[in-house]
Amino acid sequence: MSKTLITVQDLSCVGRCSLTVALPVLACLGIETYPLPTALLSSHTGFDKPFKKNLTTEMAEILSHWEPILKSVDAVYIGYLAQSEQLPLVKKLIDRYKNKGAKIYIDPVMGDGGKRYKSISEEQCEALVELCFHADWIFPNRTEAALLLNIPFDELPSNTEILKALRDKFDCNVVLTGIKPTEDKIGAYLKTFDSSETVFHPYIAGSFPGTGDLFASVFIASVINGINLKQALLLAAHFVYRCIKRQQGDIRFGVPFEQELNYLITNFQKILSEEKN
Ligand code: PXL
Repeated sequence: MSKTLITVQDLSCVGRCSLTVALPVLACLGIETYPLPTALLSSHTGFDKPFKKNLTTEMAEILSHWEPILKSVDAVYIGYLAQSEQLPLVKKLIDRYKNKGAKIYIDPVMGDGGKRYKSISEEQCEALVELCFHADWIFPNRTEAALLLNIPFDELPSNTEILKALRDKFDCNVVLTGIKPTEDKIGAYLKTFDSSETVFHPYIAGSFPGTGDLFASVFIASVINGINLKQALLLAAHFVYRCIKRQQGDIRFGVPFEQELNYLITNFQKILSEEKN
């Protein structure tokens, strides 16, 4: 039987990110995914003035309809939320499925480059922080770590201290992304209650939309399928790096991950079969 997952994030029609990257990646890695869309946008917010329709009312209707038909899932993956009014609904979803054994993965989409995203209000950030207390895993970048810890970005402690502070505050496993140990490298640090791992690859300058969503999707699918954490981290980071290397033209359209799905499936299957032996 395939593993099942509910993912809560927006549908941005242009600029590969959120649902348009999570759904294909999770499907390639064998996860049966039920999307709970938070908003419909003509593009992500990196393009000027996208059309945006929040789907808060629709989310409540979908959740009610799911109650009798979707009794349990293996995981809930929460990404971009459109309004602070959505937080109580997401909390209800977490309560319902966590009680039945679902693991909760939260990518607290709030900002990057030291700044909160313009489309995310301070109120939304505060509500997201509350939500992270219910997570089994969180995937912040350094900007989001500062917001989660309520520390000014410029006053963040060392990365190892950030990881420990996040793990202790939220009592959960943490992957801190976008770490630059030197000018020419970028990667992620992972900390659980009994292990620490790191992964790095060459740094390619630029801010690539949707790469956080790709990273989280691969990592989550790998962990759900029982792949060990080091391999899951390596697979997610290498896949994202290969996608970025292929990027050409207008960066806002996102990375051409479609061209790397073959690599992803092949390596995922290889790791799975090696772990079985
Ligand atoms: O990839 C994160 C993300 C998701 N959804 C929307 C966004 C962003 C980042 O800017 O704008 C709508």
